[in-house]
Amino acid sequence: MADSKTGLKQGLPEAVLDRFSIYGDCESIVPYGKGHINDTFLSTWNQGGTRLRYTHQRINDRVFARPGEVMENIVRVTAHIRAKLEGVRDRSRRTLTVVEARDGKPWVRDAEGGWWRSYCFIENARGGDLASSPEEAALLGRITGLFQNQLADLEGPRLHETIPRFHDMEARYVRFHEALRKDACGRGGGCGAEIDFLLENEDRGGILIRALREGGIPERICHNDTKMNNILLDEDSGEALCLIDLDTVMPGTSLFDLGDLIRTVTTRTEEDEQDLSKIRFDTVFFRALITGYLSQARAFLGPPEYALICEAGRNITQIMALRFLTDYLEGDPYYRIARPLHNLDRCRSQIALIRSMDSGRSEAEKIVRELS
Ligand code: ADP
Ligand code: GN1
Ligand code: MG
Repeated sequence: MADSKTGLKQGLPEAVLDRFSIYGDCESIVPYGKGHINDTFLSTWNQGGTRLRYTHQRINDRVFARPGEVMENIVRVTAHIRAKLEGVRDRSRRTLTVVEARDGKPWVRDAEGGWWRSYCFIENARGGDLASSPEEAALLGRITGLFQNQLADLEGPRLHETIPRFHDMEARYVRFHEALRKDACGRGGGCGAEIDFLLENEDRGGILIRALREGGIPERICHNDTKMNNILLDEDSGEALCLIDLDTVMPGTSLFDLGDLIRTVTTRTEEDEQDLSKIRFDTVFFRALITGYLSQARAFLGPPEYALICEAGRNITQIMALRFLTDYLEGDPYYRIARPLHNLDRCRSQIALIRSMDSGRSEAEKIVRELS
């Protein structure tokens, strides 16, 4: 199942599985999930007659140069959240649980130097690419605000920057210009309109990173990848349980997370929708999302952050358009693709969403003013 161009191994080596502290008989292992980055597997075990499941991931070490630091962050963050959930019902479904290796480390290295980790599988939960209702949008906002709030008092050294300059639009533009200049795959000619849009928006795109760098908005611990399918909801009640995919939890601005939520929760279309006419920024979902988010984030958010809420949605959508197009121009080395123009389609859908956000902007600003 693994993508040959990323150099990832096929399957999960048994020797790796044996070294995690998991007891019982392994009954099956299947590829799992729709993530663009890691290879994820789901295993089912019979432990004395009880069925238990785990996820196992080979950390993509082309994306994360220091997987050990990724795991150090994740162990600290999940332990901190777990401690805060003392006495809360269903605690083990409200944050990821790292399964240690038999040597006590939170990872196992395979024969080729690859890094593997395991988590308890969170049962009876669903992700999803689209919010099904404004109520669900509010729950997604609320759980993200809660996550940021839970980590606001994490003590100890600053978390590792697992991908340096991850949401730094200026650094992303440097790479984009380089990709344009090289045009290594001869693809630039076929996407002139998208290139023009991104060039016209280059200066505006720096607004969040400049504000963060210059101290206009505070640095906070955030998730940095809050697209909807990185949030699990209870299958029965619909309650939002937790944020998963914690590889990018590191210092940033709260607005990176809120921006990515706005990008993925306020539209009824998937990230790679090809019918651009269907892509619409929905202000009803936007209002619900912001209401849910502020129910938790009000406790720590300051006026400069409120002032940038609408821009944050546009900004994170822009950085995704830019990253998808850069990847397309470079020959798709980063994101997993299922068809040749997949990254270009993703870029186009993000640009269509920005245009729709711009049309709804005054309404969105009004909503934020009302809720602030
Ligand atoms: P990627 O970085 O590739 O996006 P994720 O960590 O998001 O990888 O995992 C991919 C998918 O696997 C998630 O979207 C989720 O559906 C599922 N998943 C991963 N870990 C768990 C878990 N512990 N419990 C339930 N589902 C999980
Ligand atoms: C990647 O890992 P995944 O699929 O949840 C990417 C995000 C993008 C997202 C777009 C580490 O997220 O930044 O927003 O794809 N993660 C990384 O779908 O690059
Ligand atoms: Mg993911």
